[in-house]
Amino acid sequence: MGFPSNFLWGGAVAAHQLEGAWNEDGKGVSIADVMTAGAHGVPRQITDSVETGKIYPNHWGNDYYHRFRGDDSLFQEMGFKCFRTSIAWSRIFPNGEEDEPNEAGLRFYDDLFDDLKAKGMEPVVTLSHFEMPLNLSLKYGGFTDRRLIDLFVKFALTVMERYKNKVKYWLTFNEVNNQMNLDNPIFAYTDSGIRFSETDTIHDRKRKVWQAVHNEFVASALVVKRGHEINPDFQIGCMLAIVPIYPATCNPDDVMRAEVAMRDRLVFGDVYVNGEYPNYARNMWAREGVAPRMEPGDETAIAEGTVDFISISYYMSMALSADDSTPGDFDSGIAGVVRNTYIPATKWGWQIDPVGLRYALSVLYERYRKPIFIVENGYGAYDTVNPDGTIDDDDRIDYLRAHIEQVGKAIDLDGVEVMGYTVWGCIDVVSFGTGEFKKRYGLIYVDADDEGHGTFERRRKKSFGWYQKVIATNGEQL
Ligand code: BGP
Repeated sequence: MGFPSNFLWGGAVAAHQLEGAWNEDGKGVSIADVMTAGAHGVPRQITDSVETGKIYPNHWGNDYYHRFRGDDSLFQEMGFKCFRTSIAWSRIFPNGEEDEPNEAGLRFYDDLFDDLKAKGMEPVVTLSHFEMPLNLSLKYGGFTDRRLIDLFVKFALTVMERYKNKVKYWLTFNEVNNQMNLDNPIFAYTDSGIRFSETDTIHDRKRKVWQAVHNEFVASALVVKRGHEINPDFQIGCMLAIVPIYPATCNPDDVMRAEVAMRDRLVFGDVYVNGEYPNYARNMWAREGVAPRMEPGDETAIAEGTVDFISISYYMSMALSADDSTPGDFDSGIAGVVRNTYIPATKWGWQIDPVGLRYALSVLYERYRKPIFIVENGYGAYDTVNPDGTIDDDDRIDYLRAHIEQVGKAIDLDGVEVMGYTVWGCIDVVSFGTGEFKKRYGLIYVDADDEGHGTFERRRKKSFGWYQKVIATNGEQL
């Protein structure tokens, strides 16, 4: 037993968090390019254009756009079998509405995928990872407008056709279920390009998000169906942020509250896999008056475009109480969320829970009976550089070891089909949540700071050699 021989070990990133080169070779401005840096406890701001005097960390990322060949060689040295990245929509269709794609943008990804393949890595490509051309957000309100369906499908099919002999694994929308967190507008913005207005109530937000989600389901299903016509060997999956929500106690009210909260996130998997909306979602739409507008053909499209596999990100679990007045002592800002005293938390309040990963894999596999690809898991921290320049990131190693151990158990004990595992931010990238560069996940250190100063030199951290051994022994030596 153990990890299957074709297990896809590797690393994961997203275009806007590492490429930089935000306005080179014909690239248009994306929604990620106008998000300012935040800081611990201070949210990032969403702006309408690039304003002087503000810091937009995605503009330089870690400069992968100019350094990918060297970085790919480091990934190869670690033994990666695959590398997950995304295609920046705004490199291909700068405003999202051009008739013809930008050839220079297409060529960049040709070169990147060729380089990865030459170095023995299978590209795993996210079509939409928290970005779209800014124009589509400003002009249409992102996916709340159903015209985005055709624009997205056009972009997706353009790249699928172009890279049909280079890329086999595709993911449609990254962490599409994040946007159900209505309290924080950044999620609806990054998932769907939605800009809430100041006067929007939570109910207005929910209605807009459900409309966008419906349009994304249709778009995703059309891409799955037509993608398979381009190349029947394509494996096309959805991508869900998985945060197991435990009841705060065994009080049945807590248990039910946790179940309902979980369901609000898993509705995405239910639709992607089963090809239809579950009753509980339709009941909730009717009860709350948030039913999305549908057109004839939408539901057939959703039924015909079910996914080949499920991919997930996993960082933490949460505990929820039925009592909303329970003070949230951890920075989730979500009513009823309580600190789980059985497990530790990171500086950012992310509760470290390796067993929760096995639990999640088991629940998801029983629910969906589809192979699961863990495309994000990792440990964000402020790393310390020793005087001799080395980085001993033992906490990161401990985190990864404990999680991979549980993946092994899910395979061996629970019989879950796990396709692969990619460490998030395998090379230091800009943090999505805070916009910091110093919140690092990498096994490779990049000498840069939050303002984009530094040599951008790459260094192997201690975790680099550790992960190399894990891959070389196919997960036997942790
Ligand atoms: C996921 C995103 C990534 C990523 C990661 C770590 O939500 O898919 O884009 O950055 O989380 O989050 P952060 O960078 O906020 O620490």
